[in-house]
Amino acid sequence: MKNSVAHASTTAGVCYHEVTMMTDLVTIARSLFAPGKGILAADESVHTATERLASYGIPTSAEMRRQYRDLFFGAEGIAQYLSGIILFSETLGECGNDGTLFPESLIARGIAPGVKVDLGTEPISDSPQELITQGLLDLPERLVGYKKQGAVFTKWRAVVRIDGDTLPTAGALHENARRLATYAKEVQSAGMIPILEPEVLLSGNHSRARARAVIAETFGTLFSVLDEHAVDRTSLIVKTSMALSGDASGKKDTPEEVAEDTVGVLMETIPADIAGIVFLSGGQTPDQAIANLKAISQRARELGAPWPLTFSYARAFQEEALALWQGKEENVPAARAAFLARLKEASVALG
Ligand code: 5MM
Repeated sequence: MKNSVAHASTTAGVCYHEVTMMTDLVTIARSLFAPGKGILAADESVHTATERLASYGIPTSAEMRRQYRDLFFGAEGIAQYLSGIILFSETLGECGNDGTLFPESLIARGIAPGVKVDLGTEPISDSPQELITQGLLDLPERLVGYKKQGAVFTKWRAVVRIDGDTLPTAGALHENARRLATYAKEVQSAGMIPILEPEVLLSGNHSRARARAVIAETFGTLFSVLDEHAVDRTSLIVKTSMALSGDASGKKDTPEEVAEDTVGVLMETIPADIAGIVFLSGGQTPDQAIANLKAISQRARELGAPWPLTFSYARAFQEEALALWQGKEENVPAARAAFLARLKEASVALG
């Protein structure tokens, strides 16, 4: 990659600057995979956060969203398990209950702040059951602002829906990959790390074999488009679903089955030189998400997988705590204890 960056530039000074920047990015990207640590995804958009709070009867104001973030970021001891937290843009400019800006408080504890930079999804006009991710239009300007606010990494989520052999279509996979590639290039130029998250949804009655095949097609398309756009792989992180039977299939996969198919397909499709792979929980229960992570880590070690792996869960870490919290101050200690217990289990699962 150092060479391809250098070839892209015209003067020695610029080459030196760009190569140095990429090297720094690789170091930062790798630090997110510090032993026993992973990433908390706390980047729910206003829409999703509102749904989550409302489902527990918690008021859905901006102040309650801020308190929801503080519930997790203010928990003592999280730095032992978290290398980074993905924030929603709103949270980057907010303060915790201690009066410190959230990014500042995270950095002080050695936790890297990241930010979700996509602007959500909309149906594709000629395949309305599929979704395309928005947010490229003003991305360069927004990145400058996020960096000033302390973000060192970013995330863009694309959604891949399985329906029998009909979905996903090749066109949807390709257009989402093209946008992921454009996003990754913009983010690297802005001096931050891109996390590329093409989420293969758990919803549906598909088999685990079908999920594996769709993950293969998704990453096959993605890495071919990344190459076409000459995206630097060494400082990018992939966020992926595990290979799981659909939630309406009636099949309960064992952790060993999940690990075999997940590590197998990632080794077939993801180049060795990316900075690392993180897993989303995707609607699994906390127990499933942790048991599957443990089996995946073990299988990856057995097979000598070339990239570091860790977690980047949202729901599997937050849902139990949210249910305990109920938006009430007196429930904060119990909710934080439940959250920390799950972080610790995930950390141990990495082996
Ligand atoms: C798939 O969702 C991501 C991981 O969360 P889970 O572990 O719960 O599956 C998550 O980072 C997601 O992208 C954010 O929560 C943002 O979601 P919205 O729907 O608000 O864009």
